Amino acid sequence: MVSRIEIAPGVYFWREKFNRAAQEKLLQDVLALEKQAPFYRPVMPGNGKPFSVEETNFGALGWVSDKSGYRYQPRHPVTDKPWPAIPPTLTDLWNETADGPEAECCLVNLYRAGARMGLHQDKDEKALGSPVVSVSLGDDAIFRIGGAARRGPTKSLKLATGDVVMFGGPARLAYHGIDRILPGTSTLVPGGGRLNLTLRRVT
Ligand code: MD3
Ligand code: FE
Repeated sequence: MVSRIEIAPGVYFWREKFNRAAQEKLLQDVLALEKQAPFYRPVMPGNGKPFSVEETNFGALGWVSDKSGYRYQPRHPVTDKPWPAIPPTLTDLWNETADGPEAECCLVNLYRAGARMGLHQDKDEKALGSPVVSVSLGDDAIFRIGGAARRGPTKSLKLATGDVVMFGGPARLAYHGIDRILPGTSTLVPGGGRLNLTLRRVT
């Protein structure tokens, strides 16, 4: 709590909350769980256009996207197996940073070179009173955040490996996205790129 800074109303930032050793440990946790719940490439509702990011989930509920829409579901869309549990490092992070009920979902986004995420709101959760807590691992990313309306001013922030950001209260419905990643800025992720882990309460 002591070292966090509020960079906008409801946006709390911890620079390198995880040091290199902790990043490596968390990465190993993610890569081990990825064997049970492999990354897959979601497609856009309606037009079926593939995402440039690959995704998987940990926890009771996983966020998925396919031609029929966005939703949370208890099983992996390709393997049909339940998502693995959220690793303790991340439940500890949630319990330390977010007040309220336990996290139900850890969405894992994998950005290889060239991947991005367009400006969007996260509003598929019923628990909009709970914050979202995000951990970045690997290459730097240019993150963009605006307000609760699609139009209007936005701010850019570089997210680096080990950084943690929490979005709650007035920021929970802010539009946000990843403009690009900066390839080669970290040696953490095998094969290069960036992992983002977002913890959420869904129900
Ligand atoms: C602000 N992920 O998975 S993390 C997402 O880096 C997502 O992969 C990005 O946006 C990434 O939905 C950004 C930061 C983030 C996550 C959730 C938010 C910012 C947010 C929810 C509300 C407001
Ligand atoms: Fe988002």
